[in-house]
Order: sequence, then C-alpha cells, then structure tokens
Amino acid sequence: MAKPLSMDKPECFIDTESGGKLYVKESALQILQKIEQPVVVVAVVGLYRTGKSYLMNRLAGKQTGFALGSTIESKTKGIWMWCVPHPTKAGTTLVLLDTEGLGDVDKGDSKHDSNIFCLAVLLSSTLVYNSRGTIDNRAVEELQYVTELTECIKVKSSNNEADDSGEFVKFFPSFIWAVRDFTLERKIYGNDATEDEYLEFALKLKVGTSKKVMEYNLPRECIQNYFPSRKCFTFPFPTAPENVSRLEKLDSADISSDFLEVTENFCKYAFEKSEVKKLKDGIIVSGRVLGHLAKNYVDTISSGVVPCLENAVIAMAKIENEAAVKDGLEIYQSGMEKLKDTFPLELKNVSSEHQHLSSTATQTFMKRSFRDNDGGYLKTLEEKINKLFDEYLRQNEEASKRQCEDLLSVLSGPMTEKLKQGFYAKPGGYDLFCKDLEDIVKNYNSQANKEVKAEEVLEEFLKQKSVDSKAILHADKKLTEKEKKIKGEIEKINKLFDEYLRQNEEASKRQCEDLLSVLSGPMTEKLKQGFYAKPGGYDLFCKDLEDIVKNYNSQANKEVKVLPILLNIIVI
Ligand SMILES: Nc1nc2c(ncn2[C@@H]2O[C@H](COP(=O)(O)OP(=O)(O)OP(=O)(O)O)[C@@H](O)[C@H]2O)c(=O)[nH]1
Ligand SMILES: [Mg+2]
Repeated sequence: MAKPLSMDKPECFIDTESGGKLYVKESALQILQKIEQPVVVVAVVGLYRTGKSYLMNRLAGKQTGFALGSTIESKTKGIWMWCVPHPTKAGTTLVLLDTEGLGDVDKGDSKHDSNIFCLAVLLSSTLVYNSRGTIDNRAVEELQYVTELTECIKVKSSNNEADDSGEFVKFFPSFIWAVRDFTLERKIYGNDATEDEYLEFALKLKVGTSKKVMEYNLPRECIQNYFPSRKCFTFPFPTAPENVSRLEKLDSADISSDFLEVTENFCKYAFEKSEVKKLKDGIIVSGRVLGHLAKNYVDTISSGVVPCLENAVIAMAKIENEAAVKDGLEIYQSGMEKLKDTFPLELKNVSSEHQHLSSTATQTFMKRSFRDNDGGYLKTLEEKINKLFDEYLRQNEEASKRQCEDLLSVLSGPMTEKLKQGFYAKPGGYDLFCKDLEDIVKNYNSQANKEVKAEEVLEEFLKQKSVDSKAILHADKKLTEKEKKIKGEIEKINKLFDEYLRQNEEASKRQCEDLLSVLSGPMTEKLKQGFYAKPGGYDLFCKDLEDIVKNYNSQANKEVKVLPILLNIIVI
C-alpha cells in the first residue's frame, strides 16, 4: 500500500508571476509527486477576508497553518495546499486547497479571480464556498464565477461551439456553502428551517422571463445544475468581536460553543462525504496525478486557452502511462539484474523468472496506467521487456560459454602440455590421445553449471582437437609402419641367423665326424685285421681309444666361427 505523506505546514501550490500569469510551484509538484495514494481534495473559495484560511486549518485539525490575515488586506495569494493523511479514510490523503480571496477590488483583475475559482472547481472533489452574513441575493451574485464556468471550462475539445455544461456535473465537485457570522434566525416564512432547506430556499428560481428574473435565476440555475450535491453550514459568530482578529490563538473556552459545534459538524461532513477526486471515466486521482492535472490546467489557462477536461485526461493519461511503462520496466529490470548475478542458468530458469517478472511488471503498469484503451502503452512495455529479455538471454549464453570454455581450458591443460612436449608423437600416440580426450569429455560432462552453451562449446573444442587428432593419427601411422618394417627386418635376420646357426652346427658335426674318422682310421684297420683278438687285446684297444679321444680333444677348429661373424652382420 502507498505510504501516506504528511506536510507539517501548507505550501504555496499555484502562484502568480510578476506579469500576472499563474504557474504551479515546482516544490509543490515535488511533494505531490510522492503521493501515490488517492486524494480527497477539499478547496475553499469565496470573498477575501471571510475566514477561509481559518476554516481550512480546522479541517487540517490544526489551530494554525494556512496564514490568516489580521488586517483588512487580503492575505492568501494564489492557491496553497496542505496534504495530510485523511483523518477517517485510511489509505487516502486529504489535500486542502486554500485559495486567494475573490472580489478584492484593489486587485482589479476579475479574470484572475475567475481563474482561481475555475482551478478550485477543476482540482477539488469538494468545493467549499465561504461567505459571510446571509445567503441573500448579494451573496448569490458574488458567486458570479459559476455563471462564467461554461466559458472557463470545456468538457470536450472537439465541440468548440456546443454548450457542454450538462456534462460538467459528471466531473464537478460536491458543493458546501459555509455561511459565516450567520446571525439571523433560520426561518422560512416564519418556520424553522434546516441549513440545507435554508440554502435550497435561497437558490429557488423566480418565475418569469423578464431580464431581472433571468439575471436573478442565472447563478441559481448554474449552482443547481453544476452542483447537484449541495450542503449548507451556517456558522454563528465565533467569539467576542474584540477577539476575532486573534481567533487562531484563542482557547476553545473563549470560542462560542455553537461555533465549535458547527465547525465540528462541518469537518465531520467534509471528511465523511468528500469523495476521492476522480476524472472522467471514474479515473481515480492520486497526489501525483493531481500535480500533473494542476500543471496542465494552469499552463492551459496561462497560455490563454480554455482548459478542457477531456484534454487534461488525455494529457494525464499520456504522462501516467509513460510513467507506468517506466515503472513496469524498472520492476522487470531490477529483478532480472539480480538474476543476472547467478548466470549462467538453464534456459527454463531464465524463462520462468522472465515470465514472473513480466507479469509483476504488467501488474505494476496496470496500477498506474489509465485509458490505455487500445493497449498501446502495454504493448510498448511488452516490447521493451522482450528486448531486454533477448539481451539477458544473450548475456546468459555468454556467461555459459565463458564458463564452459574456462572449464575445458582447465580440463585440457595437461593434454595441451603433452601436445607441446610431443608426448603423443609415438606409435600408439593416437590411442593415448583419444583416451585423454575421452577422459576430458567425460569429466566435462560430469561437471554441473555449464548450462545453455555446454554442447556448443564442447563441439567447438572437439573440432579444434580434431586437428591435433588428425595430425597425431597421421604421425602414429607413419611411426607404426616404420616400426613394423624394422620388426620385419629383424625377424628376417633372426631367421637367417637361426639358419646359419643350424648350418654351423651341421658343419661342426661333419668336421668332428671327419676328424674322428681320420683319428680312428688305424683302429678301424686294426679291428679289420683282428689285431685285438689276442690276449691283452682289450687293453691295447682301450689304449688306442684313449689316444684317439686325447688326440680328438687336443684338435682345434672342431666348430666353425660363424656366430661372431653373424653377430657382426646384425650389428652392422
Ligand atoms: N468574524 C469572523 N472572523 C473570522 C472568522 N474566522 C476567522 N476570522 C478572522 O478573520 C480574519 C481573516 O481570516 P482568514 O481566515 O485569514 O480569512 P481569509 O478568507 O482566508 O482571508 P483572505 O486570505 O485574505 O481571503 C482573521 O483575523 C480571522 O481570525 C469567522 O468565522 N468570523
Ligand atoms: Mg486566506
């Protein structure tokens, strides 16, 4: 709920430049700008020095506030305002408007008076007309400004010539006539009358069509037509004549109890019956809108143009709808900025927060906007939100990309180092590289928080690595072929070597057999001739055999020196 704002004293709201032009005070606008609550606006108008400011102070519940005049000169200039929390309607602000006294002949500017009256009518939800004495013809005629309202205010901009005074009633404030220093008895044809009966009696039209009757009837007709809701309070003389000039300083004991009673009833009525200020189509006016409204009307009047209710609503709608778009956008943006701190996020998380904030932004917009009949401003808000959303999505992607790239850079650090050192430049290097790459991918996939760009970044990384991979595979193939060739050569040599060894063994065997055959030749001959077939022959045979073995063993070159030669060949 919007916070109430309370001013501790009134401020000048609408002032007059030295050239006589009215203008809205910036300081007052700034105060109103802060009031988001609906406002109940009670304005007082009437002849100068009739106790208007005093009455407004009573409405504010204060003894002093709006400055009271102590001389016969008019005191209040322009329009002053006092915003206080509404005493009985929680959630609304009571705006009291005290206006410059009308009819000061010294001023000699009736147009100025009429403008002040007009602004009071345009800005208030309850208009208090303050007069002194009785409601006689003079008092009604003093309210001549009512008859000028049709010339001072237009309802629609289009029907320039048409009389749209009938429409006024829809936008005009309710009306209270406060009669001060009422000393007469309230009697109608000798009968006691209530205050309201007294007022209605005073406003009664005369029958006839003479100029005099018409002149008599005109202000009464205007009051009746424009202000269908009317109320009257007749205030007795407040205190002893000598005390009147210092009324605001008096204790309540020194003020007439009748006066206090009427004042209290007046205040009670004003609080209870005064409604929140509304524009055409029932649009509720906040303090902020009241500020815009005042500025619009005052600027229009000052530029010499007749203020138009319809145009004011259009202008208000433009200001408020633009501000509503801004409000909605701010809500969305501040929420998304918070979310941005947690990027990268999954797309669905960004989208759901976007949706939530969009609908909050729309609600915020709706609260402030009015008359966005074709939904143009809401569309603008949506377009701006979508534009921002696209940008946030891009930033989320970027954050994800950065995170994924950083992660891959860390995970592939050792591989990069190995590549630099040519670790994979060996037979089987390709398999090792593939294994390392597989580990990196596995590790990468197991890591959380990569989000939207995870796949894309990995794909890019693998694309880059495929260049390394191809190079390694190529080198690996070459190296492996060379190795296979060498292996084949070695196998061939080994086979050759084995063959030579076999041949060597065979040659050695042959050589030994030949040697033994030569060495055992005599023994063979002796055996043939039966040389050992005699006593002691066995010993002779053993002796010969022993000699053969000795001889055989003493012989060198029994084995061929192939091995060292072969080994030499292999080494070469
Ligand atoms: N006789 C009489 N005097 C009053 C009454 N209320 C206030 N006054 C006195 O009348 C003088 C003018 O009162 P204001 O409240 O300043 O009157 P005003 O209508 O605001 O005067 P302007 O701002 O000059 O138009 C002051 O001295 C008040 O004390 C009242 O009901 N009767
Ligand atoms: Mg005053």
